[in-house]
Amino acid sequence: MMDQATSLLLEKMLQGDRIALGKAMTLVESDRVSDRDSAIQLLASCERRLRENDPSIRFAISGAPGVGKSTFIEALGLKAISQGHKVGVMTIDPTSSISHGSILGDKSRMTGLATSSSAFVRSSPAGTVLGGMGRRSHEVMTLLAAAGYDIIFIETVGVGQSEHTAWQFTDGFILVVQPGGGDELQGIKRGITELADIVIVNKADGPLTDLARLAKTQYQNAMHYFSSLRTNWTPKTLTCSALTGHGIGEVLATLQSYREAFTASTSLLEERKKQKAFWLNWTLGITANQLMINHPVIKDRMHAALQEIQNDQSLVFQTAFDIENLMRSIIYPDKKNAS
Ligand SMILES: Nc1nc2c(ncn2[C@@H]2O[C@H](COP(=O)(O)OP(=O)(O)OP(=O)(O)O)[C@@H](O)[C@H]2O)c(=O)[nH]1
Ligand SMILES: [Mg+2]
Repeated sequence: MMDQATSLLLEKMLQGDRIALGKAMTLVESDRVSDRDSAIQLLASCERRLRENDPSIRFAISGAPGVGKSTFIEALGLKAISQGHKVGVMTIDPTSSISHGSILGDKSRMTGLATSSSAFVRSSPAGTVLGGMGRRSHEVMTLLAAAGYDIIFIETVGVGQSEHTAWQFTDGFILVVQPGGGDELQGIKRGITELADIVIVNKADGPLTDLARLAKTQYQNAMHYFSSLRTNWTPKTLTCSALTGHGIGEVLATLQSYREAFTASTSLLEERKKQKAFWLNWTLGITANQLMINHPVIKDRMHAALQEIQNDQSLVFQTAFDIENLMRSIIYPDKKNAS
């Protein structure tokens, strides 16, 4: 049974109360044991609702630092709102260590959305980013969807595995690039363009206009070599200027046709099942790791092992093997040689 405070919070959140939605997010992001019960009840209720009716489509917005992801989300989001949509945005807090401060003032680039009653912008707190995704991004997305936000954007940190993780969590993957400097095909080199359902060449304005057109052609050519990862959709490349708004209408129309193709080819329910399965593996992997690494016996042994490495006394393969066995003996205290 849900306690009274939580059920009141849920009720308000579902009625569109933004303060309640913010509180609900803080609750599901909290690691405090006393908060987890209420958080899980809240999420369970949202999950049940979404199984009946999920209004949301969820896009990952990826791209190198400074290409204009936040500005693009602002322009696109405001356009979507003008057509009657409710837009949810998730970003990573600028002080997050993983971005090395490369994400500058996301919210200040989204002032229109931040002050719109049809948008909700949420920054994942620093230190909760793992593998480029917020630890509780899936939870926050679930709240946004249940609260009726029908277009959800996640701005990812362009590092390593994060794009692949983001891809698994979302319905569509938008890669933002900028023209010029020979960096056009950066995403291709990094193996990220394969993931893109839509490539946006941003900053197609002023002196960059021609270069943007060139970059678009290069991306279109390069993408011929990739087979689409999603059924019923051929990846599209578009140019736009997030700053002037030029081309943003066309981008939104493309998102809408993507949504149609996506829901026609696969049932949303099936997609959500895949995403849940992926998430379960991901989240439990993190939990298992934390539980083990923070176990006092392992912690002490690790501390000693690191010291041994420093003192050049270590036989590191032997050490790893010993610690693995120690972990096994913690999990299976009664068994010898459990594997
Ligand atoms: N000329 C031009 N500048 C742009 C455009 N979009 C963004 N910018 C500028 O590019 C810079 C970076 O924009 P952001 O939106 O913060 O880029 P971002 O990709 O979110 O950056 P990080 O989050 O730090 O990775 C800012 O100075 C923007 O004003 C555009 O369409 N044209
Ligand atoms: Mg940004």
